[in-house]
Amino acid sequence: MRIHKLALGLGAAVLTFAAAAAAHEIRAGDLTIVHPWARATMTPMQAGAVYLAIVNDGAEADRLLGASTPVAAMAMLHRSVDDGGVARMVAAGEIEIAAGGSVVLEPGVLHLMLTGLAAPLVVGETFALTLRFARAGDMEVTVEVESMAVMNHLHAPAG
Ligand SMILES: [Cu+2]
Repeated sequence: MRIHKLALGLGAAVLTFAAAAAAHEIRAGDLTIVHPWARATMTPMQAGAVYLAIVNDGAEADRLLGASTPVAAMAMLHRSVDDGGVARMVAAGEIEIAAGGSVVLEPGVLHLMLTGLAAPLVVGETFALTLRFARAGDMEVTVEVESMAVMNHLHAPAG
C-alpha cells in the first residue's frame, strides 16, 4: 500500500536525523520511541496532534493499540488520507510495527489526535503521554510542544 511505503521511507529519514541530532528517545524492551512532539495550539477548542517514530528492534512484531495523556480527554490514532484532493483523516485502528521495522507518525501520514485539551499546547512546554502496545505494554514518553511554522498541514476534522 502506497501510504505504508511512504511511511517507511520517511522513517529512515527521521532515524538518520535522530542519530545525527541526538533527538530525545525513549527505549523500553525492543521498542524505541524517537522524538515525540506535538504541534502548538492556539485555543483550548483546537485539537492537538502528536507525532513520533517507533522503532522495533525485536524479532516479533508489535502493535500500537492506543494512547492517553493527562492533558487531553481523548487521544486517538488517525491516518491522513487524500479524498479527491481534500486532506481528511480517518481512525487508524491499531498500527503494526514489524519486527526490525519502524513506523513514523508525522503530519500528512499518521498522528495521535488530542481532543478535549485542558489548556492550549504552548511551544517549549512538555507533557506526559502513555502509549499502549500489545506486546511491550504501556510506555510513558515526554512530548515536546513545537511550532508548526514549517508545516502546512491543515488539521480539519473529518466530516
Ligand atoms: Cu486527527
